[in-house]
Amino acid sequence: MNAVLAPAGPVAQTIAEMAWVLIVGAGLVFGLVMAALMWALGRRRGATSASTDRAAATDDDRAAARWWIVGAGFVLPLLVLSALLVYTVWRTNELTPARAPQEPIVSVIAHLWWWEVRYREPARGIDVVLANEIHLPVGRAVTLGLTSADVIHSFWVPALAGKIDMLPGRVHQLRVQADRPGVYRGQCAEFCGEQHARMALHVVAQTPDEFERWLQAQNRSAEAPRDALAQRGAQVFAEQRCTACHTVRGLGPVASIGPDLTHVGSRLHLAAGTLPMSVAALRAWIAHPQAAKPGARMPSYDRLDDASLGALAAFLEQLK
Ligand code: HEC
Ligand SMILES: [Cu+2]
Repeated sequence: MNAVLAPAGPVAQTIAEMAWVLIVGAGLVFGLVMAALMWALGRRRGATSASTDRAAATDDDRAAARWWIVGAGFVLPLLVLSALLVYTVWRTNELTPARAPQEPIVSVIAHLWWWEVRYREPARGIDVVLANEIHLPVGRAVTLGLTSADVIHSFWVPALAGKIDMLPGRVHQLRVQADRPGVYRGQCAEFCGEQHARMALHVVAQTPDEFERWLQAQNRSAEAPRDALAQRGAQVFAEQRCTACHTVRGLGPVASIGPDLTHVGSRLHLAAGTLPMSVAALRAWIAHPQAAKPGARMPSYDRLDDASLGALAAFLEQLK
């Protein structure tokens, strides 16, 4: 809510201004109607207490009532609503600016209950897949191509733009721009099942240099395990067939039922904003995803012994 009124980019700014104009417009109408009501009630009391000439007073009252009905009931709302209609139609144009042809598109694919994010720029050899996190260079407009792999979801990062539905089989475009560096939280805004509430994402706005460094790092294959523990973790990862659902680029086959884990350790959160990233959180998640997020499309691995879980967590945390 407060993010809507604290916009961090031009599109959200327009929405915030429109919201204020509509709030003030609605307040004005409400105030005028209340004032008219008070006035009418006051008049009525005055008329009944001093009714010298009843017939004349009733005629006067009828004429006044007609004025009020036509004026306050019809003309005034017509003027206010027409003005607001013209205003909103005019401002709405600013919400869908045209995309410059060379502007990159970031694909966002909603899944039950997480977000797949892809950066593809064949000309520069960029082909990045990650989850639940979108990075943007500050001050530059980026077009998001939004779709869904299963049911209808809705993309909403209040500090940056309005809501837009994500439909299977269709791609909706949304242009976003962040003018201040920071982390902006987003949330699925269309009820999509039991873990709809734990389907958050984070937009990280960085300086263009930082963004480029991040993109290049994400574009690399996974780092080889750094120590014996991580080495063991990579082994458990393969033995347990985590690779049936997850990709770790450079270390195994490609699978896309679950989030790409190539650089999972560099992310802020696990499981779409459910847990902040740490070795302990990784371990807890792998052992009991069903406790953190009941219904999540990942089986629990609570049958694994402590050493294997620790090794898995260490391996994944190193994937920066
Ligand atoms: C049947 C498919 C499947 C298997 C097998 C599977 N996972 Fe998952 N995993 C998922 C799905 C789906 C999610 C996303 C859950 C969500 O956020 O709702 C996920 C999420 C995760 C995440 C969080 C990633 C992120 O960025 O949020 C980690 C870490 C993870 N799995 C590790 C593992 C490990 C380790 C194994 C093997 C021991 C494993 N998974 C086996 C489907 C699977
Ligand atoms: Cu959803």
